[in-house]
Amino acid sequence: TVHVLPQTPQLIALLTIIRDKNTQRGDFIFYSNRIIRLLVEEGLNHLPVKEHEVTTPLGRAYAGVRFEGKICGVSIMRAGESMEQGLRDCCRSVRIGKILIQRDEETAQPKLFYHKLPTDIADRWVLLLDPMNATGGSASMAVQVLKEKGVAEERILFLNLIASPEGIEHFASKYPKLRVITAFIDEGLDEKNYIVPGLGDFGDRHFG
Ligand code: HSX
Ligand code: HSX
Repeated sequence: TVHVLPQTPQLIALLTIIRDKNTQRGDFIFYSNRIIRLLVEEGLNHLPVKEHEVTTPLGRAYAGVRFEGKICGVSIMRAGESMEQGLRDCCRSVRIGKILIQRDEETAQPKLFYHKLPTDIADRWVLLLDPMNATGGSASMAVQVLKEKGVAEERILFLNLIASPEGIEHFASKYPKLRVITAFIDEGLDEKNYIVPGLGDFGDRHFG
């Protein structure tokens, strides 16, 4: 299932800044971090909570809730690493796994180079991090790795800033139980399978 963040004026303003080719690295990082933070908070909203009562300083009971599960962030390198800090800002003791997948510049086919994941990942909720979902090939390969480690599809939330309709469709048909949370669905892909209008190469703009 796909969840698109509420298209608020602030979100669109943030997306406008990071899409602008004249935006320099410092601003790109600052403003994309604000969107990443929204994505993480929305992702956390999809995790189950249990009833939890506390006492306020006024001695009154408050019947609230609390999240009791365990989380692991998994970034698809290199671009996905840019989302790790936003996750840490919300979940201080979160574990982080890494999967290095590179898309062939000619064929757009993803290639898996490396992965390192916490050993207890199958017991955790996994927030898969990659800012761009173009053909969906890279993320789909990452999901395959997670499934081989015993992570159930319904425990994976894929967070990204910009998705193409093709990438979204890829996931909806291949992994119907996996949740995708995205800030924006763009027009489509160009002949080189880049998202348009997009924002260029996220990794290059963020890391240099
Ligand atoms: C949960 O992860 C809640 O938002 C908690 O606040 C957080 C875990 O807490 P910590 O890792 O910052 O100690 O989703
Ligand atoms: C970019 O290409 C992104 O960060 C992703 O890792 C990948 C998206 O392309 P696709 O595999 O969805 O076509 O480096």
